[in-house]
Amino acid sequence: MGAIFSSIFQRLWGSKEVRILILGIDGAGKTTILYRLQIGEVVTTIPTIGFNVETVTYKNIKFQVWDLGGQTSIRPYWRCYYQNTDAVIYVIDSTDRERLGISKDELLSMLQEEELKTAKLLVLANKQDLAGAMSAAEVSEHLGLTELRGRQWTIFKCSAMTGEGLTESLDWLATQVHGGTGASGPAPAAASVTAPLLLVQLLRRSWLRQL
Ligand SMILES: Nc1nc2c(ncn2[C@@H]2O[C@H](COP(=O)(O)OP(=O)(O)OP(=O)(O)O)[C@@H](O)[C@H]2O)c(=O)[nH]1
Ligand SMILES: [Mg+2]
Repeated sequence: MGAIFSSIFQRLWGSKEVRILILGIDGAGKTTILYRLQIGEVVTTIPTIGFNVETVTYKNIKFQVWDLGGQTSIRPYWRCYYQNTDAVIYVIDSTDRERLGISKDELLSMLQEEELKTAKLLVLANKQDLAGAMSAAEVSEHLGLTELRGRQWTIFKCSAMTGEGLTESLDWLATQVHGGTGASGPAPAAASVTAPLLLVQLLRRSWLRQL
């Protein structure tokens, strides 16, 4: 019963927990992005062995963000985290032209996984503060994003150093969570009128069932 109520309240008042994975090959900037999103600061990172997980609250949505290590030997373990994922943030080092092919292969094999069939895809062309960074259009073309079928996706250029592009990214995720309607923030006032009514109906129904 408690689970039913909490799910109803989540729908009515928009408070929702969303599972996000941050993936990408080593050095792309995943951990730097995670902490920039969470504490708004640039932290000193070391290569991630395993994962970091943090909650980022934005527009009344709780994003549970999993940042997985991207080294070659760790990538096979990404799949252990796919279940119930709402969205994948796939991070690219936009200055790393040499390894863009590897990034593409990892992305495409990840997208083929059954457990990620409905997950939204947000690609971040990171490190835009550095000279020679590829544009988002260039990264998109190299990754073949326009050829993706049956997938909600977008790409933003960003910099974990300056913070550029990160708010827009969270906005896109928030919109996707609300069913792509663009609605975000607290639910309309009408919802708070219907909530107690629904509660009374449910209580009455469970009480009648006990008779
Ligand atoms: N200039 C610049 N450097 C960045 C940016 N984002 C990350 N870095 C740097 O890139 C390096 C790698 O960043 P991490 O966040 O540790 O990379 P990661 O993707 O988590 O790497 P793994 O944990 O090994 O998978 C660090 O030295 C960061 O400071 C950025 O936007 N601009
Ligand atoms: Mg890391």
